[in-house]
Order: sequence, then C-alpha cells, then structure tokens
Amino acid sequence: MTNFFGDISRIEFEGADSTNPLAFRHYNPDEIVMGKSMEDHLRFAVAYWHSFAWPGGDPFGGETFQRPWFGETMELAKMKADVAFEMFDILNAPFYCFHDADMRPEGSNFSETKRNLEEMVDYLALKMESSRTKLLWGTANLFSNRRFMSGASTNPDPDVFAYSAATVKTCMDATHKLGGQNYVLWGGREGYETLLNTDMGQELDHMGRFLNMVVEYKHKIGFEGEILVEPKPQEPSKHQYDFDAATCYGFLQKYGLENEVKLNLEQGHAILAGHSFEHEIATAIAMGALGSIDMNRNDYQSGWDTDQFPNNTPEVALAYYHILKAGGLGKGGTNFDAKLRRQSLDPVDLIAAHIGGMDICARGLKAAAKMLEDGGMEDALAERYSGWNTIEAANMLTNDTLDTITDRVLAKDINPEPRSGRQEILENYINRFV
Ligand code: XLS
Ligand code: NI
Ligand code: NI
Repeated sequence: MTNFFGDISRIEFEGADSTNPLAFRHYNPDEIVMGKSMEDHLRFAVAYWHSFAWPGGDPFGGETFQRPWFGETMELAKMKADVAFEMFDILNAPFYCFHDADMRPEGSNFSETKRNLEEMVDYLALKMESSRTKLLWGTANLFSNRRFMSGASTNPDPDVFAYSAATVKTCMDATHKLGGQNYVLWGGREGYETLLNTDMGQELDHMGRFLNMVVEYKHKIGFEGEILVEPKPQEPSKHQYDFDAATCYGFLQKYGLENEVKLNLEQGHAILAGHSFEHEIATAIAMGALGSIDMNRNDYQSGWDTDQFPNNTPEVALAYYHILKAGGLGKGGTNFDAKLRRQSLDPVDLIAAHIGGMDICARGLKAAAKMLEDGGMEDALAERYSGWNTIEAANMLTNDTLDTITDRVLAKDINPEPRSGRQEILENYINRFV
C-alpha cells in the first residue's frame, strides 16, 4: 500500500458549522433527500486522469506536480492505481472514471499496449475487490498520441480509423470487465482545423459508422451500461463535430442511434458552446437523452476549458433542479472531470478540491429538492401553459389544419393579449432556496 496522503483519514460529514477543512459540511451520503440518499442521487466519481495523470502543464510551461508515479512503466502504473484507491477510500467515493491511457503505459505497438491495459485491468479488478468504489465509466484516449492529430474515427487515414476501432474495443472490454455502468466517447479531435483540407460529409459518415459499430459491440458482449457521447464545441480542434447537446442529437438521429446513445454533459463545455449548463441539460432531457454529467466549470474570463472544481451553488442548484425534475441521473453520475490549479502541489490540495466540489453539489442538490418540494416553479409553469388545457388548443396539436385554425381565428375574432413572463419574480423565488 502507498501512503501518499500521509495522516489524512476518511473524510466525515460534520455539518454546516464545522470549521474543519477536512470535513464535509453539506455532503452527508446517508441523508435522505426526496426519498433517496444523497449518495444515490449524486453518484460522485473521481476522474483518474486529472487527479493522477495530469502533470500540471499549461501552454507556457510543463509539469509542476512531479508525482512519484509519473513515468511509463507497469510498476509506476500500479503505484498510481494504489494512490488512486487510497484517495477513493479517503473520500469514500462511490465511483471513478478512467481513460485507457491514464492507467496503462503505452507499448511499442498495439499488441503491447493492449497487454499493458489488460494487466492493469486485472490489477484494478483486484483493488476493487477490497474497495467500495465502483466504475462509473471507462473511455479511450483517442486524442493525446500524435497518431490521432487529425482525428480518430474522422481521420483521413483508414489505418487510424482501424487503430481507433481496435482501441475502443479493448476499452469497452476493460469497462465491461470492471463492471462499468457506462461507456463514454468524447470526440477529442473529431473535428477539423480548416475546411481547406477536410471533407466534412465523409468524416461525419465515418464517425456515424464508428459509433454504430460501438453499439453493435455493446450488444454483442452483453454490456448493460449506457453508451454516452460528450459534446464540446471546440478545443482541441478548432471545430468539433459534437458541438453541443442539440448537434449531437441531430447526429445520432441521422445515423439511427437516437435510441441507443445518450449524452454525457459537461458544465465547462456548455459554457464554451455559449450555453448555460442547465440549457444543455434541459435540451438533453427534452430529447430523452440525458446520460451523465461532468461537473467541472470553466473560468468565465479566460474562454478556455480550465476544468475547475465547481464552486457556485446557484449554478449547480439549477442543474440538479432539472435533473431531479426529470427523475434523476439513472446509471449516470456526477463526475469531477476537474483539475487542481497548477500551483496546488500538495496531496491535501487534491483532497480539499474534491471535498469542496462534493459539498457544493450537495448544497445544490438540497436547494433543488427544496424548490421541487415547494413546487413554486412548477405551478408558475403550469399556469403559463394552462391555455393548452382547452379542447380547441389540444385540437391544434392533433386534428386541425391551417384552414380549420384560420376559420376559428376568424369566427372567434381571436386577438391575443401579451402576458408577463414574470422572469424577475421567478429569479427572486430561486433566491429563497440557494
Ligand atoms: C475533455 C473532456 C474529457 C472527457 C473524457 O474536455 O471533458 O475529459 O470527459 O474523455
Ligand atoms: Ni472537458
Ligand atoms: Ni469531460
């Protein structure tokens, strides 16, 4: 066993008045909120990559973290896994998520890389036997290695398409073996830098075919988790094909996958797309495609995917409001796809970041539940749309035609009067709960 975190022991819930920096003030896993424990609502997951594999670089400088497990050997990969499970235990984390590349060293060819992954999967399976932390999702890193610089399934080179397909198969096998509840595809470099060298229609067809093979394989191996795609508008590519929830849903429909694939929505990606997080969540819910969330935010000034831990209760509360109203996260969860700031070098910073994120989400969840229990927003909504409860209105959505509607407008001299949208009153209402 490693002892990276020294004498930091299991983080406990101590209540809102606690001044202990290493305690939860709001996240009380067993507390029942709307008939379900907080733990079961939130389903927190630690992201293996940012917490244990990210070296603290930015565009102007490299590694600041210098973790003892950095390096491409199996021995170091196992040390990294040991430290990861040490932290899962300290946080009492119900889930974690990984990319293949976070947990295994790259081999000299595909077959060695595959072997390394399989050996690490066995090692993780062993660790999971004595841990309560389960796998929320696995995914393949098809964007860091230079072979993927022009995309994975959308690469003009069919050998990269093949390499990517084989990689995703091994990652789906790994996820299945570790009991993963979902499998995620984020289109890292599935997009383009310039149309001067890009056949967009062909690339989209390749991506559609690729995702169809993923779904086929899921059924073949009996994987019962959800397949999720993760929208993001740009970065690393200038234009990414999975721009936002609506774009992804259109893509899924075009390739016949709308009943097979759902969405993993990330708060920071919503901001990059010029949306609010709740816009993306509400869009996915309207399409029946909500899968899971990555609850890491961006800096509003930098315009960059800064992947910060959440720290804004009102924002998080509105996200959970929509999720709770739609019946919850299902097999999904709340993944912290979040990085420390690069000056936060100490092991305790990693723990504190997660405590803060979990507490903010817990506050948001409780606020959202109170709003729903109070019912003020639903009443206001029901009232705003109440005109649709008449037979005449309902007929317009079923039997009517433009002709019959026009006849009615003329016969009844329909002359609509605008009504207030009451936005400020509703904003003040929300303020009572956050
Ligand atoms: C990057 C994405 C990535 C996915 C997993 O911006 O958020 O971390 O969640 O590949
Ligand atoms: Ni992201
Ligand atoms: Ni993400």
